[in-house]
This record gives sequence, C-alpha cells and structure tokens, in this order.
Amino acid sequence: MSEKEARLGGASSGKVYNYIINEINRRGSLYFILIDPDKPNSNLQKFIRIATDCGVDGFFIGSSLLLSENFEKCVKTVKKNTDKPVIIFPGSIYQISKHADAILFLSVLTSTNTEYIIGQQTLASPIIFKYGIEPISTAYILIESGKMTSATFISQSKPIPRDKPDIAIAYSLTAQYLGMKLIYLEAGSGADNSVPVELIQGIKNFVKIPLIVGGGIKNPETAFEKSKAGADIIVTGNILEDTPEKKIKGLISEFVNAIHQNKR
Ligand code: 1GP
Repeated sequence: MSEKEARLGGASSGKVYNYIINEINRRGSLYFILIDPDKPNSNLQKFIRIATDCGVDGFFIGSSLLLSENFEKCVKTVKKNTDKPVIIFPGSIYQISKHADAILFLSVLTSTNTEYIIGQQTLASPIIFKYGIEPISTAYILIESGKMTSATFISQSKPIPRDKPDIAIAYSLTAQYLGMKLIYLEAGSGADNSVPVELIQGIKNFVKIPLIVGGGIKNPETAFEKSKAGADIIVTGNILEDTPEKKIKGLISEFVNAIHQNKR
C-alpha cells in the first residue's frame, strides 16, 4: 500500500474490490469457498492448492464463533497457498489478521442489537487502519432458512421471512443508499434451506451493487440456479468439509463450472 493509501486507511485502494468487480464483469458469477478456522483440517494447504487449481475465485475465512486459537495460522496458511484473494468474513472483532488481503466490513442490518450494526465495527476500525488491510463495506442480511442458525443467534438477528422479497429489497436498497459496496444474503452455515431464487431475482431488479449468496448450498445445480437468478458470488462451506478427500477436486470443479457457466 502506498503512503497515501495508508493515510487513507486503505479506503482508496480497493484492489480486492476492483478484482471482484472486474471478475464479475468477465465471468458473470464467481465462486468463493468459506474456510472455517475452527474446523481442524490437517490438509488445509493441499485443499487450498486444489481449489485454486480448479479455478475458485477467492476464499473467505471466518466463523460466527471462534473456539480455537487457529485464526491467524489459518489465514497465513490460506494466503501462502493461493494467488486468489483471501478475505476475512469476520464473526467478531477477534477475527482480524494483517495477513489477509481484505476484510468484509460487515454491518448486520437484520440485527436487533446495535453492537452488531455499529458497535463491533467501531472497535475494529482502528485495527483495520493499523494493519492496512482493505475494508469492503458489506451489508449482512440474514434470511430465514428453516431453523435458528448460528449467524442468527449470535448476531441477534430477526431474519427476513423467505416469502417476503419486498422486505429483502428494501433492506438491500438501504444498503446501496448507505453507500455499501456488497450485499451478503445469508441463509446461515448449514442451513436447511438456501436463499430462495425469487428473493435473489427480486433484489437484483432493484440494486446495482454485487450480491453474495451463501448458506445451505449443497450442490452445483443449486449454485447455478442462484447465479442465474442474480447472485454475483456464491459461497459454500459445509458441503466441502463433508466431502471425502478423494472427491473434493471433482466437486470443486463442478461448482466452478456451474457458476462460471452463467454469463448473464
Ligand atoms: C456462507 O455461511 C455460509 O455464507 C456457508 O454456508 O456452510 O451452509 O455452505 P454453508
């Protein structure tokens, strides 16, 4: 980062955000894998290399809760084994690392507690400034998905009903009008039901900023449907953690092909 950028706390650089925008323009939709720092993976290096070779577009690292002390080590390992952006998707202020390329500067718009809308962010800002990592202002919007998820519980959210796209549209427009750069529609990790396509389509008709969609996406066909509906970035986490090692490469390639197949 240049001296001027450092003075601006990274706010002007936007290297990772530019990459996201350029790649969306080039490919249509992107595939990001979520790495949970709490899930012990003795083969993390190998996993990241395979995913990178298969054409994944980037990695998110984070978790609603952090039970282990692995966070920093996990970020370093991912960073060392890929040339794709490594972006923190933080569950709290304890998930910030100078080794990442960027951090989703999340505000949980569906939270009922200001701590998750502006409180943790205020504590995090000076650390992000000091580390010089790129903050990407992101609206985190939780969608009801069948059962209480960790994201809903921890963030004290009132998730948006699945059959109320109008509410989701209003939240998304709010995010755009507030100047946020990304919208993350979250069904929750391991959700029974992923974010409905009708809801994605509805939002896409109203907002211009990119939409990330994650939670409960378990196969490439579903990923394709979401990208076709308007999701600019599809995120999966659990499904790869639950896949036997010898099938990982095949499955990641299928996700990459399904998502990149969508040229809107
Ligand atoms: C990303 O939390 C999700 O937003 C990941 O969800 O683990 O269900 O794929 P899954």
